[in-house]
Amino acid sequence: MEPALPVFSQAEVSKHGSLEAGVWVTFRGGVYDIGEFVAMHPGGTRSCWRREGPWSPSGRLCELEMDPEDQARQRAVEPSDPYSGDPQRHPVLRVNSAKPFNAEPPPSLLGDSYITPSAIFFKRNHLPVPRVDPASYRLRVEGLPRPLSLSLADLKGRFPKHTVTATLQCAGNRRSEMNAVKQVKGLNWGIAAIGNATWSGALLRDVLREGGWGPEAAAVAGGGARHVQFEGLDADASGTTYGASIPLNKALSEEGDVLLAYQMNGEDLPADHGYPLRVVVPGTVGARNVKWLGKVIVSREESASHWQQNDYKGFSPGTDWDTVDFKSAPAIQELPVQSAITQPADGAVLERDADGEVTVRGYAWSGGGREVVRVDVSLDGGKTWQVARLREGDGEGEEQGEAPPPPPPPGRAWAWKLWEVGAPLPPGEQQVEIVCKAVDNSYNMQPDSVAPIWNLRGVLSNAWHRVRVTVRED
Ligand SMILES: Nc1nc2c(c(=O)[nH]1)N[C@H]1C(S)=C(S)[C@@H](COP(=O)(O)O)O[C@H]1N2
Ligand SMILES: [Mo]
Repeated sequence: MEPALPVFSQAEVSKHGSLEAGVWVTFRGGVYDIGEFVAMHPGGTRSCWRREGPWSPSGRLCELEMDPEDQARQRAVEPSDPYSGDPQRHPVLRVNSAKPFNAEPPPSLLGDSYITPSAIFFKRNHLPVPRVDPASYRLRVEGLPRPLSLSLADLKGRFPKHTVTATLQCAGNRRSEMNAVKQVKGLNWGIAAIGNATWSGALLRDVLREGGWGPEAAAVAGGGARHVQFEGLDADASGTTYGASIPLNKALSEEGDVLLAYQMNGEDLPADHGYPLRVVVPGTVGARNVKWLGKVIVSREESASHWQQNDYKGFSPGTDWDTVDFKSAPAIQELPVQSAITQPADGAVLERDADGEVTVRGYAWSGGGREVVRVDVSLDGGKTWQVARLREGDGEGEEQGEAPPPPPPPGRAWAWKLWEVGAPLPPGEQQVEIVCKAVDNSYNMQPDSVAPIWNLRGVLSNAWHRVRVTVRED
């Protein structure tokens, strides 16, 4: 079994090495600093890795461990700071905002593994991370003939455990490209406010049925219930909690796969990702995947929260903050087709490989369970194109110690596809603009440029992704 270790050219090593904390790679769900290992093998690392393995004494590869003393020290400072209880985070993350904590991984790491390790999965918090005692925790379910109050043991014991591999993407992923066109309001996300994980928990559908949802209940509710609201346990100083809602039909659908998830990547949810329980709404914008879930309410109305009503909506490029009417646009639910290049990085200096080619890698995904069926890549700014190889299911997953995922059932393609292409280039040093665009099974395609889809909140940024690199002779 061969680990999926990227091959570093010298140029790339110095690029990766410029990260403050070493040279990071993902391997079988872990995130490792191989800085010393790379320094000892300047010719590139793949063959050495193959020969010596990831834990060789000479490689001295070690997984990052949080120093418990550091952690305690961090908690001891400023007890009045509402963020003092926030968990420790991985140093490789690029922090967009410290309080509340918002961060994304370096793109090359993201593109390394089909399943994004939880430690580097983007974190998007609007408020301090709440500390929830799992023993006294109860999920309240309202708006049903039989309101429920469920402990964690109830959720794990009374409902079948369901596992889904699903990609989660923030509405603001790639916002920085909109900012480059014209200033928007919001965190300046790069291309990595997206990740793919396995989520396990009870189906929301099963829980709603336990509460008596059914045709007769629909009548009891006056036939008017249309939405399911979610309330988080994270609150601001005034006690306002995070909240959002989704359409009831998505929650009830046998094919919707909406989860009340207590596990991420086979372990308890990490604190940043909603411990002990979060909603996972596959195919739907990150904002509706409410973390630290306290309450579920079946209702006639959408959530009244700020984030459902006055945020996470799309507008015309011609709409500005003086003219915007948030009531005029629907809340974002399913996201449009998306793709981006995770390797090489914008501005990188590259060398051709032994075949005279340059390797380009990235991710592609679409909302609503629509499957990505093709990714086109151009090395000349979009004049000529070639089709990338979709890495899903071809054994690439096995390199990560995972079984290759089976093809998704129609309409339930919740997970992204990683893709790769080796592109030949004519000799000589040159500047190259690499472009990618994805196509989903409804033949939706990404728009070619940012300006026509620019919007004041910088959401839904899904234009062709472009990186500019310099290709050098050896
Ligand atoms: N309770 C709560 N749920 C939340 C949020 C939050 O701040 N509080 N942020 C939302 C947003 S905008 C996104 S993109 C996702 C991010 O999930 P992650 O941090 O697990 O990546 O969580 C969503 N759920
Ligand atoms: Mo988000």
